Amino acid sequence: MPANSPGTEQAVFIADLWQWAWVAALITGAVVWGLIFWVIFAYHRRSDDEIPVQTRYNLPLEIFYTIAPIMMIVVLFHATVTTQNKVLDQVDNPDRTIEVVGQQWSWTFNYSSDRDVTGGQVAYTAGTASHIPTLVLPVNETIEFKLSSPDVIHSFWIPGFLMKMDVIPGQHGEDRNSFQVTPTKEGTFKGKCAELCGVYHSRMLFDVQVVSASAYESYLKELEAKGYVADEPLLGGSDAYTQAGLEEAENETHGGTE
Ligand SMILES: [Cu+2]
Repeated sequence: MPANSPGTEQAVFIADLWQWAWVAALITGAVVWGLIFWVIFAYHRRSDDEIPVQTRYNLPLEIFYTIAPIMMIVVLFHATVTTQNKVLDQVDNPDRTIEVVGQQWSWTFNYSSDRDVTGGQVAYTAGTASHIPTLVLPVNETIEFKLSSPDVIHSFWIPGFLMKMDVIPGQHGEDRNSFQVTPTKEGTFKGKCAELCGVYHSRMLFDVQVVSASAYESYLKELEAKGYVADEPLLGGSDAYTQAGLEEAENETHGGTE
């Protein structure tokens, strides 16, 4: 796999859609440019000043240039919907579930499905506007992200996975936006918020590290050893889901002005 190939099984479908859409656009462009240059050269003004044949109300031609763009849109639409269905497809039993919280102005990652690794509690990482958190993922496993926000709409985006999804406040439990990825290569990726969510939107960065399953589990144990574990996932904010720890981070973020 080339170094710049997409980082997950699902991203391959998006990369294909993107590349074939460019191919379609370039073929269309070549035909249109070809026709333009053809008429420029074939029908440029001659010394005899004779005007070429004027074609008007040519029904077959008009039908053609109505149908052709519609056919192109139908093909692109079909390809888009097919790709979307593949990318958003979810298996019933993902290997891991991570509850992602987008809060003003950082991210919290709860490793909710791995309580058995961390003594029955949920290991978490909570970033702040001045501390970029890291999301650690095991390679070749299907991971489900459940997205929630205690404040405004954010968007969870890992550009290297060619995938982002809105993080919408007011969604709880199974109603939350969610998607699954299967990372196919180890390495470091960048993550960011893709929804202009407020004044420190640009600070909502995070790092993603895809590692082996054993390195993933020892990372969780490290979090546990440092005390980054809670009885329930930290879903944050000033609503009923507020948990100790996350609130401290938020106060620090807001500089005590709230
Ligand atoms: Cu945001």
